[in-house]
Amino acid sequence: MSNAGKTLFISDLHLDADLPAITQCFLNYVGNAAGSDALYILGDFFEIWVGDDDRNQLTDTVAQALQTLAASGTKVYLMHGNRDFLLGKAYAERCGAQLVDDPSVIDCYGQKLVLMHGDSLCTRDLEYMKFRKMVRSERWQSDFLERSLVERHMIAQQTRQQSKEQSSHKASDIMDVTPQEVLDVLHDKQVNILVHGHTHRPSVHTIRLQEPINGQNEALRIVLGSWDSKGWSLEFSEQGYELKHFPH
Ligand SMILES: [Mn+2]
Repeated sequence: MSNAGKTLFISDLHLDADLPAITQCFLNYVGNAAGSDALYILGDFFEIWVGDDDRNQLTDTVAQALQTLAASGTKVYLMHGNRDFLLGKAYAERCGAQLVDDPSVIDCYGQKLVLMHGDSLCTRDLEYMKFRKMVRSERWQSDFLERSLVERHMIAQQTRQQSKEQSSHKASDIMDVTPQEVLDVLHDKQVNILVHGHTHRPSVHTIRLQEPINGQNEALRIVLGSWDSKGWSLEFSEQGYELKHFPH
């Protein structure tokens, strides 16, 4: 099937050297993406990212695959997630990709979309919002990146462990997006479609709007899936969209 006139969105692959089946699934996906207009990777592409200088076989293989896709004419975009927010320009360049802001508004075949990772929408998780603010500060990031790779990996492991423990005590609605936050983003950007990942709850939600946006009383929130048990991809074209999943 031809990919001409298609734009693809994925997120939450959580690529990890210890989970080669997911990496292989991604490499196959990238091979099949040839000919598409664009590929957007909306965060948590890697399970962990301690700096672009942490080169290894996984990050090299992935960069090579994306570089090949980009060289064939598909535009490749990377957005930060809460795991890989330290992924920098150097690595993006190795992928032939461009880093994009969270949120970003794009025009997709005449339809405006707002793209996000999704963690910033989960405002009821006050503990996480505090942590996010800290680690997204320039000061924290430069302090962290000055440490040795060994130290950075140690800190990342500890943080991951703490976050797992805390998450297990949190109510499930706290870990989901705040509905009012979604409305605020849609109204602020004047867009009727939001695409995000992060929550690992793939779905298409129709939202009734109290105040119309672009003359419409409805908006869509399309949630991408995590690749832990299968792959997920959103495909957009002039004909519409489809949220697909496929086995590893
Ligand atoms: Mn996430």
